[in-house]
Parts: sequence; C-alpha cells; structure tokens
Amino acid sequence: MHSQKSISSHSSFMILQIFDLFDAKRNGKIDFGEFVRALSIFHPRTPEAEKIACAFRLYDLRNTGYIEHEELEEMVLALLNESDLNLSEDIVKGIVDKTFNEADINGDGRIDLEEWKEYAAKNPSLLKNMTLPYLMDITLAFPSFVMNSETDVSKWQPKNELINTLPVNKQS
Ligand SMILES: [Ca+2]
Ligand SMILES: [Ca+2]
Repeated sequence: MHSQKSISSHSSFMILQIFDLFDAKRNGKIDFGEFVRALSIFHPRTPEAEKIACAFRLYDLRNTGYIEHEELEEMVLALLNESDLNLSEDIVKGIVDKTFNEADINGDGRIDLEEWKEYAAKNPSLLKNMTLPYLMDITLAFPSFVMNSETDVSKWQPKNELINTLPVNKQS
C-alpha cells in the first residue's frame, strides 16, 4: 500500500535529518562511500552499539552532543506524523516528558550518549527506528541511484513497526 506514498513534509524533515547524518564530510553532498556506510547502519546485522550511537546523532538535531528536550519533542512529533496516529498535544507532551525523564538519569535536563545507551538498553524497541520505515522514503527519494547502486536494498525488508517504537504503546 505504501509503494506510491508521496513524501510528506514530515518525511522531508526526516530525510533532511538522515541526509545530514549520511553527509559525513558535511559538504552538502552524499558520495557513494558515505551512502553505503550510512545505509549499513540500518542493516539488521549491524551491531546495536553502532545503531544506538547513530540514533543519538539523529536525535541530536542541533549537533550539540546532547539530546535536549525540544529535540526529543521534534523527533517524537516527526515520528508521530509519519504514523497514522492522531494524538493530542497533551498526550504527545506526556510521551516526550516521560521518555525524557526516563532517559535523563542524572537530571541535568539533557541526554548524553551514556544515558542514551542505557535508555536504549532498557528500551530495545527504540532501535526499530533504525531498521527503518524511512529507508522506504529514501529509496523513493533516490530511486534511480538506489537501483543503480550495488547495495541490495531490496533484501532489507523495512518493517513498518514504527508505532511499536513509541512509548505510548507500553500502556496498552
Ligand atoms: Ca542537541
Ligand atoms: Ca542527563
């Protein structure tokens, strides 16, 4: 059903974020090496530690080395907009606050990489974000490139498990 899905503005937000993550040399371009290396993050056999570190960089929208509350909120909103869930602002705020407080172990108002690792260890579903509905969008955004590359994206079954990755589901 998703094969013809157009890229929404929120998908664009995610794509830009992911692009930024791929663009290791920070020159606004993704060369083939960067592309392959970045895609390997989403491979099911990639070690969890790498995925955790990668997810941390993805959430650290402003590259401060910490995940701040508003960054988490932006990411949660973007993720929710990707899904078909319509949640009220209060509920979203609740999800963000709960997640943030759980992850911010030392309570200094930001999540550092160590705290993130610990949070990810306790919440393995977090990493499903990295195994990835967005890969679909990326392959839609750059279809010819993906088709012509040697990277066998077609074998990497992106799973639409996004909804399971959100903390709200724990309550049901
Ligand atoms: Ca940050
Ligand atoms: Ca902290």
